[in-house]
Amino acid sequence: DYPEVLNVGVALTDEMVAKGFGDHTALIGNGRRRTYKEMSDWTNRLAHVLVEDLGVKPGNRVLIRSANNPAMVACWLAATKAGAVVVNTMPMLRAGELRAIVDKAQISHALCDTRLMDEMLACAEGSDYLTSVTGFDGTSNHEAELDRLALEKPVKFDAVQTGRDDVALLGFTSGTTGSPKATMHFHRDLLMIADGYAREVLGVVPEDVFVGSPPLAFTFGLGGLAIFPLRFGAAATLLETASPPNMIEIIEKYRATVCFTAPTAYRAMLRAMDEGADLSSLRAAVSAGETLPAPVYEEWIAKTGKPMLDGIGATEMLHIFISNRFDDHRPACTGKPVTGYRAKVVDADGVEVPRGTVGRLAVQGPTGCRYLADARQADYVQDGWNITGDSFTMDEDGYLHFAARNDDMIVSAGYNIAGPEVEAALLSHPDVAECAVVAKSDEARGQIVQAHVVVSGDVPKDEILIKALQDHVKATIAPYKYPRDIRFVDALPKTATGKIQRFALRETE
Ligand code: 3SK
Repeated sequence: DYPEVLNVGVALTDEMVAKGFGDHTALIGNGRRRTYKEMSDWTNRLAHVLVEDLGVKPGNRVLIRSANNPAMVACWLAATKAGAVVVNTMPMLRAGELRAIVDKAQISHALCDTRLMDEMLACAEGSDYLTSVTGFDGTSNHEAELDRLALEKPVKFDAVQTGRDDVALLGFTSGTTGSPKATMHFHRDLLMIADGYAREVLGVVPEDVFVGSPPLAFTFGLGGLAIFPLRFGAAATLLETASPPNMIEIIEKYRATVCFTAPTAYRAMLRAMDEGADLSSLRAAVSAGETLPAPVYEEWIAKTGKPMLDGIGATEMLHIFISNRFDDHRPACTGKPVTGYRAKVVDADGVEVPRGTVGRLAVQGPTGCRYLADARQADYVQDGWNITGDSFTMDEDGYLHFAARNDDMIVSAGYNIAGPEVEAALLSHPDVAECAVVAKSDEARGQIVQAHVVVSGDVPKDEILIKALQDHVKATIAPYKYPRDIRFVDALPKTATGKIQRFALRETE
């Protein structure tokens, strides 16, 4: 139950100070710590600038462009306090991609790290919607226009009294299929993911220190690296470039307790971990964004002795809605719904399929999908159920098991083959660093399994390796699933959030 008047910017700063967390560290980034009191003052000053100097009105859409750093969080919270609807964007987007977002969301104001200004200005040129682009100093040295104006302002601000069901955030899906959509989320949704998943599954406490790689522009990152720590008086370390060795260093340096990243990064962390790596502070490694291959889960536990919690979320649902638990986690299993969510596996007509049968994952819950002005709403939400793009099975005990993205199922000579299962088998071979499996059309079989493989180190990419990988898959899973076509690539195409774009591989045939 949330009060009718609710502003999430206030809830995560001023109210935390009022609850006694003023002196606690809230954010660590760019080499310094910020307490909750400092975040409250900083965001109030910025909110004054937004309203008094930039003319932001409640309901205006404000775009923020930055890498993960405390200044980005401050801008987000300040714009929220000013009653704006925030659109956080990835730092690597180009002008054309930004323009598509600006037009779709009718964005009036942009706040941009000065180091990323060129593409922002190119996007703004001739825009029908943008009225101002203001630079902020992402290194927190307060040397940009927004920072200079903020220094003159008072540390108290009467935040806009937004309603709990007012839209606070537009989350753009990065689109593994290449066509972005905006999902609307209310002030209450932003707290609900903390009071649901983060409280129930992670049991966040004020002593926690969060680390991770997902961009704050991706709701996985916004939750895991900002909302969850700030809701409970904990701290987050923000890394502008979160490479796996970097994350290990940060865990050691700040004794981080909770890590949020994707399976590929965990795998790379395992490779980068030397004998002396000290991850003893870590109590949770949250894996999401892609399905977690069993070999990564198993190697992580064997090497660190720490649990790895696989979960599935979606920008449409805001955050993770099905997850493993500390006292109940297992390989190749996504777990059970988070409290407040329900899940079922259905056929193409929305009828529940028997346990153990592959079907589409449908979920219901408080943060469900509301696309902004998009006819695809009717595909995603049917009879009150959110039809995700994933195929799952539910076992007799109610655990959910990922099979494939709906478009990653391969039908070969009448067999249904889940691409990710073949990927997991390939990944358990020591010469495979990364891989993606797609369907390739084939005259005889309809489709065959095609694997795109990035090898580890300097192994020769030859017929001997192809045969070895095929034999390895045949020995690991049912032999009919082996990749008949294997191609070696230097890198896999990925979205800005690190998800493999299998559609791009399918197109390269
Ligand atoms: O699994 C995902 O892709 C996801 C998306 C949005 C928020 C959270 C997560 C884990």
